[in-house]
Amino acid sequence: MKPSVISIVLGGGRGSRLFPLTDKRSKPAVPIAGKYRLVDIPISNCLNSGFNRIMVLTQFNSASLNSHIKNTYHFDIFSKGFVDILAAEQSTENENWYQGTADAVRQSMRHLEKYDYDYILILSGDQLYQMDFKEMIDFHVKNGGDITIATIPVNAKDATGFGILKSNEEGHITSFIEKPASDLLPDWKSEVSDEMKYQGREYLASMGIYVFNKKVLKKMFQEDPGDDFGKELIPNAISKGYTTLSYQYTGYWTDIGTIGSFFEANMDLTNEVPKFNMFSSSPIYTRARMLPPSKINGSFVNKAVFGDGCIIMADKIEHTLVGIRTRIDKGSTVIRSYIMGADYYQTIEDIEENEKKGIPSIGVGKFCYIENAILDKNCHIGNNVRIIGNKHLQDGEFDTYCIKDGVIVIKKDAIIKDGTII
Ligand code: ADQ
Ligand code: ADP
Repeated sequence: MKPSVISIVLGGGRGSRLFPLTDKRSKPAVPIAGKYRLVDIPISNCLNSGFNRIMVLTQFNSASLNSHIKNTYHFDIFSKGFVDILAAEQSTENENWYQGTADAVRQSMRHLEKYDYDYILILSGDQLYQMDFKEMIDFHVKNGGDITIATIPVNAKDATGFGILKSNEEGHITSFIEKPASDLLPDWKSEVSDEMKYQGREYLASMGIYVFNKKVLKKMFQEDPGDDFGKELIPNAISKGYTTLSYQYTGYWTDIGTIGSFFEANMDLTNEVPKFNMFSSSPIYTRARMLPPSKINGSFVNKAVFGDGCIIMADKIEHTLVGIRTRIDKGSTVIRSYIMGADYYQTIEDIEENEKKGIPSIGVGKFCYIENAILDKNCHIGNNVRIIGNKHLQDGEFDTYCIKDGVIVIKKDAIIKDGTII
């Protein structure tokens, strides 16, 4: 019999680590890979695993998230299924916004009362991976878990950024520590395969993907006032003796919660054989936009990925993701960058009107050089503009752009005038 599951996607707290991409939209709506949004990744994994009842929890609701979900995930296609957004709300019982991951789920439980389900699958909203959750739930049921955590071996450098755990021979987790300091690490090594050992990946990290039995989770929420799964509820559940299992995952999985990791994950998609396979038989769902094909004239293009509806006349585009409706004019070069594209095409009147005011058109103008940059949607980049990020630059925030992790992020709708050098 098919397990009865409701999935919850943790759509994000303040989203400050992905700022300025989260300045005007909620985190789940941040564009990724030229045509998708972050939230499409966990939702597609759920749908491809056969689970079609999904709640997206977000700290604030943005117009773009709403319209994306509404226009992408239709009830009539996924019979009896739903993808609902639950934004943090004040209620008579609780006047606070979500205080952490567990609090977000706790506050949402009452919205799940009307559904019949046995298991809750909790997912992060900022990770890039393809995973069959049906296999994980089957593992959980077969091994009699109260809680199952998806885990992956990581190296010492990464281990300090994750929940790290140890398990016994039966795969039962015996101890868990959230983001251990590096001097504590030697105590947290696990027995891993020779291949993992060779790669230096000797620590078992939580992927922040949890399966709970409904009754167990409800009981835990009554017993434990903690706001966070990693810091409080999970370690407490283990010490209280709940059967907590480690489900080891071996495929590609990466966190994309910071500008640096978001940028690198996107850049990897431009490699000849990316680690994340967009061309697999399990589709990544997103909004069907009915855009024309992309048109490229006279450009040298290497290791580039194009969304639909682009008009490209650039000189050279290399190691670059070019998002939907992007326009790049003659003589320009773009290297190692992610251009998110545009939400709409400008009309001739609009362009002429802007010209009079000295505002460049949406897209990249003539003779620009762009490297190590993210251009958020609808940027107006003039002619002869140079935008060059590099890892020695200091983080900073300016009017039209930010520098984070060596990447220059041009803000959504920014106007960058002719001849600007960043
Ligand atoms: P982090 O990713 O650092 O560690 P956290 O910042 O709590 O944990 O975020 C987990 C997910 O929940 C993210 O998708 C985030 O956007 C979302 N989220 C956070 N606060 C939220 C809120 N108030 N409302 C809604 N969504 C919220 C976690 C675990 C670690 C594990 C890593 C794996 O705590 O143990 O190793 O995930 O990435
Ligand atoms: P996407 O394809 O990125 O999902 P849409 O094509 O729906 O997005 O456009 C995204 C947003 O841009 C919508 O909120 C839409 O209302 C807005 N938009 C569309 N056309 C214009 C325009 N001419 N000027 C300003 N905003 C626009």
